Amino acid sequence: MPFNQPAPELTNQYVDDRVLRSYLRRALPAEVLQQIEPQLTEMGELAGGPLYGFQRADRLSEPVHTPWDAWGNRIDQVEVSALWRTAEQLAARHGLIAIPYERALGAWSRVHQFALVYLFTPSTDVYSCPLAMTDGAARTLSVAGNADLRTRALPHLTSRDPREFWTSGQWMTESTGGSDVGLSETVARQDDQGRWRLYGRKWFTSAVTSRMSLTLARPEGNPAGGKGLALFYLETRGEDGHLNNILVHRLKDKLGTRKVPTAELTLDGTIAVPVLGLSEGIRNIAPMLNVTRTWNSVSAVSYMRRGIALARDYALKRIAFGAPLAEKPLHLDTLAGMQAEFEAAFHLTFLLVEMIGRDEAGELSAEEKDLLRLLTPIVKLTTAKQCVSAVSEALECFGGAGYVEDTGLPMLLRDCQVFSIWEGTTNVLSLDALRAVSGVSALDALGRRVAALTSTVTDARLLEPARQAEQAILEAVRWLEATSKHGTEGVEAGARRFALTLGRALGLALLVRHAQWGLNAESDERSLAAVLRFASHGVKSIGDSDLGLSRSLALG
Ligand code: MFK
Repeated sequence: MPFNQPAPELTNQYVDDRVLRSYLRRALPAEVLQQIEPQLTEMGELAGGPLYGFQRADRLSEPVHTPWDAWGNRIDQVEVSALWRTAEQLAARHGLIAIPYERALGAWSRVHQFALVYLFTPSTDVYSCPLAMTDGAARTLSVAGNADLRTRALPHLTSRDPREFWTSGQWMTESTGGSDVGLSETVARQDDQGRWRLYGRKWFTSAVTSRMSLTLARPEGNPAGGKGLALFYLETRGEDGHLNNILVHRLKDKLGTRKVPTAELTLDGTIAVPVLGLSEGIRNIAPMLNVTRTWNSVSAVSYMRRGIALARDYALKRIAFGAPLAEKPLHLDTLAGMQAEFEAAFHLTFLLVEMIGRDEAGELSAEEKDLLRLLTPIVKLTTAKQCVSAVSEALECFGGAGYVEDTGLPMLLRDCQVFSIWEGTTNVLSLDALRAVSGVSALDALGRRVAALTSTVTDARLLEPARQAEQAILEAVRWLEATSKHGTEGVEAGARRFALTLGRALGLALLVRHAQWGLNAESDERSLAAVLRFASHGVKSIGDSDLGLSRSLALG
């Protein structure tokens, strides 16, 4: 027999996850952890065992769009992969959407939900996409005050019964609009029975596999721009099972997330119901954006974790130059750098998750609400960038095998590349962060939060990283104040570096707090090691740039 390298393997993904488990031990009341741990263990077993095996076996299957039946009828059927069908059942049974709406654990319900989502996501081929949309739609309908729609849709979106469970789409992107949603061209017009009908082309949608969707359209006669759009609810099929005047043109041929049946659609008289008035559509769909951006952050850390788990297992088995990779100083150093980035991203994401849970339980002060508004774009953009970089590194840990499709590894990188694109690109979210800090107390609240986190430090080794985090926030605030005095161009040019500085500095402060707790409560030095390494990567990237020079560098 010729020699073959051993394939990487996964064990129970909850039991094996030191970072998740130590976070839960610190953050949750003991009785809450005791209550949810059996479910987390079950999900960890599924994710590292049968679902991971299913995913590899199902690697090549992709959604299929059948526009016509044999007799010439337009049917636009979209069949998803076998793993997706299983994932839908599991998601409903495990309450992945239901948990925060049942709110059985009060403010901790979001932590419960997203700890499960974090385990579930990397083994289910981006089924988290329709789930994110479903959660976003449930949240939007919960707060919109439209009793009819709430009564009709919410019980389905939050059902634990797979036969009753609906997923939702979010149809926002148009070819004119893209990130600039206010340019959308879809119009809404009332028919002679007073029903609203939508006409237009949606360019990048979760397909018609969802039972309902939230979408934007401009009631005829409304002004241009985002304020003239209205938020509509639609069901994709009528009582007879036929599509609701929707044509599916094609599924997108994408770099990754190829299991997601992303489609181009035409709405040609689609019956829809206004959710909340006939204007201010962007403001009214914002609750959905903020929920889906949180799902994006949780997905990003879950992919980092998956890449590292596989690379770590392989490092213990793969022998090169006379020893396992795990005994090679340079390989260890590489893994340690990935792990430090992951740990900071993890704590950043779960702070966001905790705050959403407290918000929904009515526990946030006005200042904390401003902070939450700022954290949503900051955490999304920071973790997406960290994820692409860490997963790329994880592939490299396998040498050439990481570049070979049937190891299943390249798909990780292709899929995670989308985290910095959809739900708002890094630059669009950096501008959103500027919107979130203008005229409100979010930056003060962030500074105070960082100071509170670093004030827990007693171990001398954590003092310098704590100071580094505080200093980075201070300098970012000063930069914003000073640059704003000279107009908006400089602020806009520096927005990404400003946003990343806030995200990484807060990540460091959170890691510092967790490391001190780890030393005190568990005599565990591993989070301390993560702090020292993450701090050495640097957290600050603000700085003035000369726009003239940048222009000649970028375009010259
Ligand atoms: C696994 C993870 C799951 C993810 C699956 C994703 C699959 C779907 C594929 C997609 O990519 S879906 C499409 C994603 N597209 C976007 O996320 C849009 C990106 N663009 C933006 O976010 C822009 O910032 C935005 C369209 C919102 C800017 O538009 P405008 O017209 O310049 O909005 P404007 O005037 O700034 O904001 C309108 C109102 O909404 C304002 O309130 P007021 O009217 O009261 O002043 C804003 O404050 C408010 N607003 C905007 N963004 C908000 C928000 N409020 C709260 N939170 C936000 N995030």
